[in-house]
Amino acid sequence: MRGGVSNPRVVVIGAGMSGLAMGVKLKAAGFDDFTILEKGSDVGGVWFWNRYPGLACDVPSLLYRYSFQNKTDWPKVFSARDDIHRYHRDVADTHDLWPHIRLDTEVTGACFRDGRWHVDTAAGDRLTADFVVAATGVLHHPNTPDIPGLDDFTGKVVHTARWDPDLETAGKRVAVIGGGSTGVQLTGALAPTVRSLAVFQRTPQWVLWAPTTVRQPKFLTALFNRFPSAAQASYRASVRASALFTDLTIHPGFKRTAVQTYARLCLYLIRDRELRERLRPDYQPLCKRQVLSGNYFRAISRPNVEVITDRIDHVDPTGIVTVDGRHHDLDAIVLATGFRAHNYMRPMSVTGRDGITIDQAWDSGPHAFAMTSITGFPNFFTILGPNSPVGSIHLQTAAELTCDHIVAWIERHARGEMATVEVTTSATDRFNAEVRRALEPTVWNTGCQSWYFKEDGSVDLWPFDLATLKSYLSTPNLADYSLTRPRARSLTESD
Ligand code: NA7
Repeated sequence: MRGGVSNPRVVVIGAGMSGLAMGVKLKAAGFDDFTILEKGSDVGGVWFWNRYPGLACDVPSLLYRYSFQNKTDWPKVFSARDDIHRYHRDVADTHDLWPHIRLDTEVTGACFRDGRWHVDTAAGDRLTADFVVAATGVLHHPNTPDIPGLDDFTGKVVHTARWDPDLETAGKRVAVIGGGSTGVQLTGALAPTVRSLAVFQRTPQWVLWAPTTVRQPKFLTALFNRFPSAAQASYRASVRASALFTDLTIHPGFKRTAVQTYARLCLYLIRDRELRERLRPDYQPLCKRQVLSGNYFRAISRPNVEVITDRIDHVDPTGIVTVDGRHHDLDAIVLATGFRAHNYMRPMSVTGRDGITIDQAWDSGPHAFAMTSITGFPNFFTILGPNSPVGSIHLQTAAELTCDHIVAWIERHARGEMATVEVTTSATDRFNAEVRRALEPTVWNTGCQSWYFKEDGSVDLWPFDLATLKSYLSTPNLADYSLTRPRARSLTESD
């Protein structure tokens, strides 16, 4: 018991950006009976799993951080993987989260029975909890393409999301398959050292020039170190300014047109006219996840780099054969082919009230009321779950607001005001209909294919602004939820 109220037990699945935020928020609210289960051997989520050369965040560092953890000395304007990973470890240190984190612990299932959650791990442990929070991430499951003959290749094949540190690329003939954010970063990083780089680009992408390789100016670091509040102020200003990006992605208009014009102009950084035309996308800029780069254009103009837009036919033991019959001799193939972004917490088995499984609940595709609540799954929440604003709103803000929302339910539980909370079917149906309507004018829906699309052809993003997100999460309408009352004894029994 804490101060006359009960101390609910919480299991958080995942110690990435969202799971760490949840830990920080639980502690700040005075809850200490929680465990964060993490499959990997360190915290950080995508920043732990991904280690390919050139990996950096495509959001400026001043912005890619939590509201509660200031950082003044980012080495670069767009920081690299190691710096961001270290930042997440620092969060765990600063907020004393390590005693709550169990690394190398994969969750295999979670089942709601007798009013509580029972969470099973691969090691055979079972944890019981009042609340489960799935902070399992969006970009976690690598998408490995089904290319004929890939298994016959005698060199190494690696996916960027599971980089092999033993892979030698310097002086080798390397292929990069995929030209999204990852393929573009990798191309910029590998081009100067490989013998040859064959970049297989199935669909051209708009690439915006941005200062992705530039160091954070020394005077700025000195200023922020001297006045950490200046770094806080610039963070807050950047979050406010990012509303502009939200606006132009969800509403057509001159702001969207201005950025799209910039993207079209950036194409002219490709000097070779023939290559430029081959790489000119036939869909609107910003439709796919926008790629930013400060070194891609230079990289693809190098004599040892070739961008191949012919489709891959098959792989054989010594290389890749394209549909024009050309054989590309290779020592290594790197798959920069993205993620199965809509798997969410699968393959974990999640069973809610009355035996309903997550696969049954999501038979028409993943969905969650206000990104976090799923009908049939009481006291279960996702952070950055379905329809999250991964393409439009400052991600840490979205995660923190979701954590605050979850903590508010946990506080009600602790005060004995409810035993369980579950979103109603009608609220979910209404929300899904609003999402469908709001997605229509968004830029993601203007005629391209991307990882934003679910199998049913709908976009899995948040098509509203930050104010709407706040209103769903910070001032929830109680009529959208059904609550069960606590059993009389649960208010007095010690947990
Ligand atoms: P993306 O953005 O999903 O890009 C994947 C790339 O891989 C894209 O160019 C795909 O081409 C290509 N791809 C996928 N499958 C194949 C096959 N079978 N053959 C050839 N090419 C293929 O993933 P990223 O890892 O680059 O970025 C993910 C996010 O990480 C990014 O948006 C940032 O948020 C950070 P396609 O366009 O489908 O023709």
